[in-house]
Amino acid sequence: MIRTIFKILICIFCVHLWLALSVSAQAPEILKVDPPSWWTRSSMNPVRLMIRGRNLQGARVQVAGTGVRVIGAPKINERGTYVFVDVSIAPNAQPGERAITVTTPRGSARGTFEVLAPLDRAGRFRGFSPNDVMYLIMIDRFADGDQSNNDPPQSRGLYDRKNKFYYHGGDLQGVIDHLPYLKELGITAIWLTPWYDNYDRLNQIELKEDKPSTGFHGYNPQDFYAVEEHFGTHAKLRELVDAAHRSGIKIIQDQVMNHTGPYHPWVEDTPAPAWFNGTKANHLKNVFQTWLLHDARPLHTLKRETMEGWFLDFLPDLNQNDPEVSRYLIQNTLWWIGTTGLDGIRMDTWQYVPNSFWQRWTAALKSEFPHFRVVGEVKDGDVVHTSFFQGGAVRFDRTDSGLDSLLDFPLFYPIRHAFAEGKPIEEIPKTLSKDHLYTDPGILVTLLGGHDDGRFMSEKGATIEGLKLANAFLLTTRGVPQLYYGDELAMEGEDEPTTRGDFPGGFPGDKRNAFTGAGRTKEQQELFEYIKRLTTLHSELDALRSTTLVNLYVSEQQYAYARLANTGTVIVVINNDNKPAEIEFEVSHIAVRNGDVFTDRLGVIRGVVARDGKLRVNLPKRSAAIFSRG
Ligand SMILES: [Ca+2]
Ligand SMILES: [Ca+2]
Ligand SMILES: [Ca+2]
Repeated sequence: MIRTIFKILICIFCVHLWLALSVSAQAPEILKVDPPSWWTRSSMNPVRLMIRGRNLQGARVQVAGTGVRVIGAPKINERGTYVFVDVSIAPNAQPGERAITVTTPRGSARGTFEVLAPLDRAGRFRGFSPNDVMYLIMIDRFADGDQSNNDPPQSRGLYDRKNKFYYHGGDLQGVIDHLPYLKELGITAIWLTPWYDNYDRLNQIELKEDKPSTGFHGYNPQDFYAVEEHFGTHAKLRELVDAAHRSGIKIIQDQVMNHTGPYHPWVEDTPAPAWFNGTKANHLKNVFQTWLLHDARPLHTLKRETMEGWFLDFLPDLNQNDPEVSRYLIQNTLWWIGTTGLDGIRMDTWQYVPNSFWQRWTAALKSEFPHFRVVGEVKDGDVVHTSFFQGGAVRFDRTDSGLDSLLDFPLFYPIRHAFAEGKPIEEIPKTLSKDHLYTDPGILVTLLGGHDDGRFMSEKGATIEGLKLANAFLLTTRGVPQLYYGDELAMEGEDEPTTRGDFPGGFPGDKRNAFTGAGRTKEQQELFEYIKRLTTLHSELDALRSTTLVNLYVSEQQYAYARLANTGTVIVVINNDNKPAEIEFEVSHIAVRNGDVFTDRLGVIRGVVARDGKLRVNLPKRSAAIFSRG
């Protein structure tokens, strides 16, 4: 009898345990809230929260405390893994955390959302302009300022300085530590490669030299709202932005809106049915028929593989035509700016995202941060193509993207051909002659090197002399000059991984420290000083930052041009030939009077005097002169 009762009791206990377990298996859970915070008095109000979790079917959402209110009914995906809900933030809401409660008939779960005070606008959100000299840093490869984050618990085993596809330890602290170096070089804006949290594991999909790789480059996000743990934290990022601003240096964020990394949680569990263009198992592959994008004739369907195809066949292509995706990405952009105070954006893979989305995106951006500026990556050498993407005009698609600036790839290639390979310099003014196709050529970001191309010094025929000429041109032509880290040391690297080499002296155990004069070779020191001289002239001579460029003389290997400003004219003369050259050109039409004396601010040649409305200049082989009056 006792045994029977005991058995019954055990059975009752088991049933209770089973019920408890099954109820808890169905109870809601909150795993993540995007965005985790927002500031008061924002132009984006209400803010749409995306809550990721489990068992969220039928959920009601409440926010505790004052100043934050849920608006309307939440939208929930079929699997109950995502809730979209709008919250409005009162202008006088007190900063601080608020508890979010999600309740279903099967239980409730809590998450948090933080109300922030808006950052003071003074000295923040400033955009960039031709007054700036930009410097591109690949965070992982510049300087390791914090060795404690080199092999973080979240993502063990991805650090190996001997493997060019693994993390090398560079981080945000390393950039903070070397702000004085950048200031000495004359840099006023840093473009940092993406700092989004990238996947925490080896990439088995993208094999490099037949082996797994890592997301050290930052272009494969797994979380758009977190900083990569190898690089630092959001607090460290804020510290960097503030420290840079104190040094008179702006921060440009590298953003990606076209795709996610291959291991983003959305790939296996999409927040909405059309979140991506296609699925992991069934999607188009990008065929890069980019010329179709500026062609008014082709059917929309012809463009689909280029607009919606997955990059390299494995980077999940976000569907910005979906209203939730669009809203998520727009808020994400505003959040990084609004919570850190940064100044500009370099947008990756611009052309593969619909202009209709960009129009909404730039409108939201400018309405919150009116002085902010964006440079888009359209990697193409054809001005007809790149200029199509600049904002300020409505083209056949009846859409003004609102994009301020583009990386000037059409000028990049002739710069390499002329100054590295020694091919005719006249290709440069020939490219500049197409400037009228842009709505604003003066704001284009000009470059002679970047992280997606082999380095200048690894081009066939490259010399330090040629690199100096390329820099002299870059810092005196129209646009916003952008340098690539290590090019000031004539670093080499012929392909994608080697072009992203470690800056000497940035890493523990480095034999020499090229951040200091003593750690540079004689040649490197000369090059460094030469570029420093150019950035100094760029800041001193208003004309070099103006929008006016007048061609004075063009031959196969010589090029002279003037930059004009009210405060004085600057005349630049470049001889790209391997022998000396004497050239003479008219200057009367740029208000130069006979007897005006011009001095070469680079000190290569003696002063010249205008006679008969002309200037006559003798240039040594492969040299440049920058003349100003006096
Ligand atoms: Ca580190
Ligand atoms: Ca990570
Ligand atoms: Ca796309």
